Amino acid sequence: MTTGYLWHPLYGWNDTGSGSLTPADPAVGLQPVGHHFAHPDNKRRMHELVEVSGLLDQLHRVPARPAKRAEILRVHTEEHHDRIVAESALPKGGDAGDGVSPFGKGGYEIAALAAGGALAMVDAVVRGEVDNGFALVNPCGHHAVPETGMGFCVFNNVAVAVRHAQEVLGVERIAVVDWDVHHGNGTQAVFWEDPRVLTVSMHQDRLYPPRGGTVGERGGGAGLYTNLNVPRPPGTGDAGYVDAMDAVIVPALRAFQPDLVVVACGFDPSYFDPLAHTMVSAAGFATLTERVMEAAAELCDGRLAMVQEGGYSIHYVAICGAITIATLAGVEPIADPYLALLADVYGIHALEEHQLASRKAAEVLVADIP
Ligand code: 6DK
Ligand code: ZN
Repeated sequence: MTTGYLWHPLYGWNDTGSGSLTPADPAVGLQPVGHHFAHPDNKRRMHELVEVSGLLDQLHRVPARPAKRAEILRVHTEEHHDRIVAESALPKGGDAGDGVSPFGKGGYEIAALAAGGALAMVDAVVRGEVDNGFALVNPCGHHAVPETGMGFCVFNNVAVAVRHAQEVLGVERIAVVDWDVHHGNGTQAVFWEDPRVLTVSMHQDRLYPPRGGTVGERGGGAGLYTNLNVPRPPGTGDAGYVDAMDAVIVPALRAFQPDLVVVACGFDPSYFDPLAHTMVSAAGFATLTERVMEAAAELCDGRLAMVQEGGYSIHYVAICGAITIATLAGVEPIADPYLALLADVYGIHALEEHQLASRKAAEVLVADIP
């Protein structure tokens, strides 16, 4: 099996400033912390672990390229695109749109390279240059809606890649599985009325954006029933995530019969994440990866592109990522150095009644997928 892998050093140069979310402001007691939550170090460390562990030698490097203006405009408004271009030229850069998503000078070029990275990986998978692949892009994308960026996302990388697959490569049915711990509201919005794209988001219930991401949001117009949200209660661990994958997401994929599966892959459901409250272990991410691979093998010759979204634990993102990518490549992953520590954590392994109830609320909706 040939597994593609994509990383560009410029992803690690995305300057998110010295405030934790908003810019530091001594007047309101906000000290500079040096590292914004979305500082690229976690992803750079993940790339380094992929290299140092020897995994990189077993992957096929897919080069990143910037998405062109016209490729970004398949998803975003001219106003949004051109505002990012303008702010990116300012000496101190700008913000994607909500005040918590800063970028430095040249941030446009890096964001375009992230969208182009996702696009390049999808392109390589669809053209058969690789069997599957992982694009370790930065900044993230799944919160960006056509009109604006938000939640650390400038452009919706996965959406730009999916539109490329539809319009240039002629792929007819595409499923996006988003397991970042936050709701994939941007991807949901882009494909809301598109019956050829199934968007599924599994996330911590009402974490971010603070409202939305409920099971009641099911797409509209011609795209009715091709959006599926699977909110998980805080504290859901491996058992509850894998249960939702088996009972809802894989059956949804079978119902939709995609020609390509794209995973919006965040490692912020992890046990150690500072921005979320779920308890997924590296082994949990590996199992989720196996399940999606099995579904892709059954439904679309294994065509699977994974695209990096969030993940904020300096301790664990790199490990979860390296283990996920090794699983995707079918090679022996590194051992999780935290495995012994996490082995007896009840919340990781227990499937509890309230987790089952919320899964069942999503499960019944699969029957409607056209
Ligand atoms: N909270 C992501 O991991 C980004 O999904 C997560 C973004 C979290 C933003 C936290 C935040 C607010 C803001 C306003 C009001 C309430 C809460 F996109 C990914 F990186 F993948 O701003
Ligand atoms: Zn997230």
